[in-house]
Amino acid sequence: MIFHVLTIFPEFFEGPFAHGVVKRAQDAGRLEIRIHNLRDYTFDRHRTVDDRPFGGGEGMVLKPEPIFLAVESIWPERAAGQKVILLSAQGRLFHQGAANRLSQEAELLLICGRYEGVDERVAERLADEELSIGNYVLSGGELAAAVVIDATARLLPGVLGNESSAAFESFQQTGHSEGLLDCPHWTRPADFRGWKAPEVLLSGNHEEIRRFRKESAIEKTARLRRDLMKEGPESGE
Ligand code: 9WO
Repeated sequence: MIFHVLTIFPEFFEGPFAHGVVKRAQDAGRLEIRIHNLRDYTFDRHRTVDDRPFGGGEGMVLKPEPIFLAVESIWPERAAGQKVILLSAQGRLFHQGAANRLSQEAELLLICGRYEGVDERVAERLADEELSIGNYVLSGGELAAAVVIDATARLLPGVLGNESSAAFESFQQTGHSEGLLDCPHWTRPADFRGWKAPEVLLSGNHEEIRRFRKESAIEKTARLRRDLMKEGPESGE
């Protein structure tokens, strides 16, 4: 899979993809991330990417021309598996199901907004979809793009090395966007400052361990993320 990222801060992406699963996916040739500097698609001396908002008001808005030109240069003939995504606080909410869906695409181009926003013609006439990673305002789309790439890339076949396991398959289909959170985990020491790991996990009884994990996942989801639970007497409302 190929990700393109269009940004005015190309250096931003030196960090997030240089580690862990995303790094290994790139090294294994499963994933390619190409960073494009929006200023490379300007022609004036100052490499201007922004301008004042029509109607007045604070701050500046990203101009449409460099963004359209960049996308049309990267993909002179846009094919079906080539999707443009605008990251913005106004977009549809990104979740595990969206990551699963995006991981099926061949090539994605993520546009990162900055300043006070992006000319709306980018959302209306260029982007296939507009995505938000959550209900908060960021300073720009770069962090959001890194989140979308991380969540999507780890789903690619062969990237985690466990794509054939049943657990992985079922998580791929649903994610935690519907249903349950992952169960809580413990490791050594079994007694840390007098706080003991649950006895059952040390018992070697795999049937009981499985049941304990299911129950503790339900308990914790109900306590912290009641919103994820679809039905049942515990779900409230
Ligand atoms: C500012 C603002 C002020 C009051 C009420 C709502 C508001 N929304 C915004 C806003 O969206 N500002 C943007 C911040 C302007 C362009 C750069 N910003 C941004 C946020 N780019 N991308 C995001 C983002 C946030 C969440 N998920 C994906 C992208």
